Amino acid sequence: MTDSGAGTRRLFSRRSFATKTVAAAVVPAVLGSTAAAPMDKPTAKGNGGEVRNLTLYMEKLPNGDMGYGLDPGQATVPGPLIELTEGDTMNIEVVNNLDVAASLHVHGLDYDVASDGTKMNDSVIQPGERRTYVWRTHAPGKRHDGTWEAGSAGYWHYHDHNVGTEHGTGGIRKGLYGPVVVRRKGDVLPAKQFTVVFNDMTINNKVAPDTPTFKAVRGERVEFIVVTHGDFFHTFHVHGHRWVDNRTGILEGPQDVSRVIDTKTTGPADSFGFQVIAGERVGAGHWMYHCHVQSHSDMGMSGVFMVTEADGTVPGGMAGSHDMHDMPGM
Ligand SMILES: [Cu+2]
Repeated sequence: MTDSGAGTRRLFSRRSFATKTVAAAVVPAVLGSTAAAPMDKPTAKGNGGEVRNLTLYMEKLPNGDMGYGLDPGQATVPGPLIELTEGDTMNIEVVNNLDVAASLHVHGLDYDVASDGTKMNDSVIQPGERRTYVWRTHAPGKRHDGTWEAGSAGYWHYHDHNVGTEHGTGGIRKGLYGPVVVRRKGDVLPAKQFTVVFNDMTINNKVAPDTPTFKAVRGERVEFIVVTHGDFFHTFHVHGHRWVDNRTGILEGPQDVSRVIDTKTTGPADSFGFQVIAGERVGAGHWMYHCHVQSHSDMGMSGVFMVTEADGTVPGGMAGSHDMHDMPGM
């Protein structure tokens, strides 16, 4: 990654993979694991749900990247997984510890322009300052005119919208992005969550063999959250597992005719997610996940979904050969 644009002033349950959970959530960044952020206790009732308060810190990482974190010095790439249930409201106080003006912009949720996170709406944060963004969600329901309004449930994401350019091109490139999951009441909950962000030619700003290894025990219900940023289109693929191309990735019943897939094309700002049972019908193993655009995977857009037996063993030996760079003839 280069610094281009990053310095121009013109301008995150149990289920978290590696860190903590905010009932709305989080993830260990550099590892790509998702830790849920511990959030304040609900303080009131929101849009039929709870009102929570969360603080995010925007910081520069030792390697020059930038990230969001739940505490000072804890910024990760991607940022913490933030999880809500339809009806919840989240007040996110963002502290800008960067040396450039930056912001927090979310996809898919409800917010006033004051929480847009853009210069256009005067909602960016100067260095050393802080600002509270308010995210709201709602359940599906009928409008007054009888039409049906979709709920907020889905796999979404947040990112900076000001560093480098007024579109946050430099901030996103540097790692200022993270996953958001909005549940519908009654949704099946996973045991573990993994976030994969295709960002330009990287996965979570890493290339193989430094991309995240996602670990689960055979039989565990795991959730993948996939987000894309940057200038390219990619195809997310995971070996040995398949899911349903609907909101949750889970068939709603025998009459659900949603397509079953194991690869999904994704472009900038797209996001989707799904749940699988680790090793279901295929067993434990080092299951590769990668972008299936061949040149992209060859250049390092791959990683390992490591499914172990209950005793921690994995058939086939240790992983590590997924870095195609190391393979003769590549
Ligand atoms: Cu790709």
